[in-house]
Amino acid sequence: MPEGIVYVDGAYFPPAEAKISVFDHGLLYGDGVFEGIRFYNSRIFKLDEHMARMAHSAELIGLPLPMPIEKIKAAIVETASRSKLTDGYIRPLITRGPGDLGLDPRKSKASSLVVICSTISLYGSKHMTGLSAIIAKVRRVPPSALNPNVKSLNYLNNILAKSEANAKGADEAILLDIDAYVAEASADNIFVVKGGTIYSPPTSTNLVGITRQTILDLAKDHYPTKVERFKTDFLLTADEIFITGTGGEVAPIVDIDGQKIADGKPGPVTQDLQKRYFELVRSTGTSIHPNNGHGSH
Ligand code: PXG
Repeated sequence: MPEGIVYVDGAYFPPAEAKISVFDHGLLYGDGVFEGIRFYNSRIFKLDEHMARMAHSAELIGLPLPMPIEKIKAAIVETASRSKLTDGYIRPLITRGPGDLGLDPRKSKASSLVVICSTISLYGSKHMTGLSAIIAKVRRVPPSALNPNVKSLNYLNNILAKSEANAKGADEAILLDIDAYVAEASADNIFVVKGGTIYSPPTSTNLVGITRQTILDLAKDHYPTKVERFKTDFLLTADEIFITGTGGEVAPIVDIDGQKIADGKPGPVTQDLQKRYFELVRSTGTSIHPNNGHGSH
């Protein structure tokens, strides 16, 4: 069982004792939304941005918030504070709540808030040496089927892509959109560096990643950046590739489908942006101990 603490609808539990109903439509149908948030040095990174995205996700699927967003935010800060961790990972979820065995969401009378606070390490030392990836056969669910801004509790599409990577002994999977343009990785956005310019696909088919936006903001004063679509050939001929996500942070990809990217080592632009990112996350954010005199930002 992971370390940490779990909030469920107003009460706090050790991880092994936190429970929700088997009739919750979050379990029965993946009917709910979530966020993944990190804190560093007792400060939550981009909490307001994560809250705004969570509220937007919920709105897109007509899921009522169990309480106003400010109260959700307070529960998140309190859960992180009670975890006794200084660096960790927060996973808030809003589920549709218990209903009957039909999928009609109207049968669920009250949505639930769960906040898991624990730790996460996705790529370990491969942050430094670089990850291998595959181009997944499964395509990303198109926006006409599900708005990519819904960060829903149903991640099967992403899990299938990740399983393809596992089967081939690769660290990550890159998904193409329905028109064969590069979309994103299984839980990260993607960037390419080519001829000194940084490229990232538009978010029309992808999640609007908070780490992605942070990197675009950090990069813009130092490198030319372009948000535009590209296909697999552009990836394979890149100078550098890296992926970004709250869990994965900024991670180089040095091999795709067994083919080395450039010299097969993390490149200088990736390393520079990794450094800038880690400096930023360690020096900003919302304090998890708001009453001890440290300010919010
Ligand atoms: N794309 C998808 C599909 C995601 O699920 C990102 C991009 C990156 O977004 P942020 O805002 O984190 O930069 C995500 C992130 C994890 C984890 O463990 C993250 C996500 C989903 C599942 C696990 O970091 N979402």
